Amino acid sequence: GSDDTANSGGGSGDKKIVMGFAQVGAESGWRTANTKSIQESAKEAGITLKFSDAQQKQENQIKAIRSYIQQKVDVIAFSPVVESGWDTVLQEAKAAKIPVVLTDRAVDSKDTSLYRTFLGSDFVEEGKKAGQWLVDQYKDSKDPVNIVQLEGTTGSAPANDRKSGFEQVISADPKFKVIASQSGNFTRAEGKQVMEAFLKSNPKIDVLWAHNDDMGLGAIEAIEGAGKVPGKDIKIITADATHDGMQALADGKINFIVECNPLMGPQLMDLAKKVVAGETVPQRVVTDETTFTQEQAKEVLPSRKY
Ligand code: GYE
Repeated sequence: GSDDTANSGGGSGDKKIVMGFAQVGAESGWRTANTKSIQESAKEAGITLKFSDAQQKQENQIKAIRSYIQQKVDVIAFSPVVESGWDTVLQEAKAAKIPVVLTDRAVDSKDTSLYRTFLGSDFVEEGKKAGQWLVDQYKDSKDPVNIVQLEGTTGSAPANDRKSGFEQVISADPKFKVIASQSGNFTRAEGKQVMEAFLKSNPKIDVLWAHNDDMGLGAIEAIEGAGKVPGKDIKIITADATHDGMQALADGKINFIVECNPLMGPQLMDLAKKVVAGETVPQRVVTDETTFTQEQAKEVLPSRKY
């Protein structure tokens, strides 16, 4: 291919690293910011980036990874759309001696030698933070709290883990009841659709926990369409803290956001350089994150980077 010269320079100092990156898709504001961060930081780091968008389909990601193996890239990075089903293709990369860096989402492979490191958030922790806000919010009430949940992509690490972290915290008090829970695939359109169905079949919804801002924003449209006030009639908790999510939080339509930082490009390029150089890297690199109330959103909104 046209990149062969870049990949096989003689002197060790000026050899440009080639990275193949298999992205999930362009399903959310989070993802768009993540893609931009990866593309910009590859350029800054002097790394040649081969980038593919899998449109949220695992089979497309597997194809992309196989093509990166064939092209003999120096390092493969990807954000696995779902957790399972990766062993075969990861074994192929290992056999070809191409190091793999997991970014953002985890795989459930038992053999951790199939990848060099995993850079991303602690999604269980994020779910717990969402649950904890709810527990604090309703600490003085004994009435039942009816919760609906918009789950992320079925089988994805953030959907599995945010759900389980949330449940771990709210299950301590039986007044919290998840009365409906369904995937909205991390998109605004599906978040709206599923929320419309929830509203039709459940006359009393107190709280919505949406696994990302985009689904929450779609749900806000559904709630307003049903003549209810988001943030008041139905309290809303989301994850990500993208610009649009933070705006809705500042406007009072969302009540609480658990941050999930997509700007992992610089750290990814750093790790890529190290694994290509044969240096040891930690098995797990967790990104730093916080949470936002409506007041905090108003304060930080002007300085947000995504
Ligand atoms: O929360 C969501 C995106 O994997 C953390 O994917 C990521 C999630 C993020 O579609 O908005």
